[in-house]
Amino acid sequence: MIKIATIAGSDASGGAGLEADLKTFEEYGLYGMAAVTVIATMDPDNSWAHKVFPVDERGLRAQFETIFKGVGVVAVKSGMLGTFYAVEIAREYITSYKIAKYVLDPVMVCKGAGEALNPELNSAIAEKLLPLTEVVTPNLFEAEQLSGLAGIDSLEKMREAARIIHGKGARHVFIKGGAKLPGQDRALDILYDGKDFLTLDDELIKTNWNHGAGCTSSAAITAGLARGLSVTAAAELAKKFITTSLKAGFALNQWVGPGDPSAWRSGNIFK
Ligand code: PXL
Repeated sequence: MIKIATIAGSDASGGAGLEADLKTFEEYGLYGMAAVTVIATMDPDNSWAHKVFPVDERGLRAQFETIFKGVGVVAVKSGMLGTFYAVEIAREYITSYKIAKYVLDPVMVCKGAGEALNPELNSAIAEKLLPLTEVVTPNLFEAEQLSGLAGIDSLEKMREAARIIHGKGARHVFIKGGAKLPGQDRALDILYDGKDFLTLDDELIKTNWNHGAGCTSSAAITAGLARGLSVTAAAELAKKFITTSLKAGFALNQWVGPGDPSAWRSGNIFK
């Protein structure tokens, strides 16, 4: 069994965070593990407002020992890190255990959790983790923060941001334009390897039930790498996987709904 891990927050509602990652790993036939960085909760009595409860440093380090030393992994993804010590511990273990297949999803904020935005933490993530990264998977907002470019609203600006982010050390930059790129009737993402740009183009799924889409797509890229795919093949398959998952999005309540990572079993991602 191929072993893979996510370093991420738990989304108690199950659609994003490590729950989305583990569901995705399962669909790729992998053995998934998780180091929980923070616990994210949503308040049904207060418009689904998010709260974040960090796991303490000892508890976090003990999980890394279990996963990296006790079991071993071929690929690792990180999502919401939440604290400076989580960034530092992630850097330490990815470096000492020489994890080449490391995917950084630079989660900076989740919908409804403006208070989670922390510029200093984002700078620490960029400085300490980007140089270890095989693929970084920002959405447009995160690409603006990582590159310092404001108003990324076209493929050309996405490419410019990708060049800057590549210059900060990530070996591949995958920017998710998805449904957010203005004036497009397709969902467009780009992949940059420092030399060439690939545009990934798929059906635009117009849905409100897209919670966890970013987590799922970066988990799918990591899972593809764990399976031995090239970065390009992993990104292309992840794109099909997320499109299929979003087509099957569903409501959890009046506020939120996730995609369905298992949807390919009836929809078939390989088509
Ligand atoms: O979708 C971003 C995200 C990532 N990780 C956790 C989250 C969320 C959004 O809710 O809760 C743990």
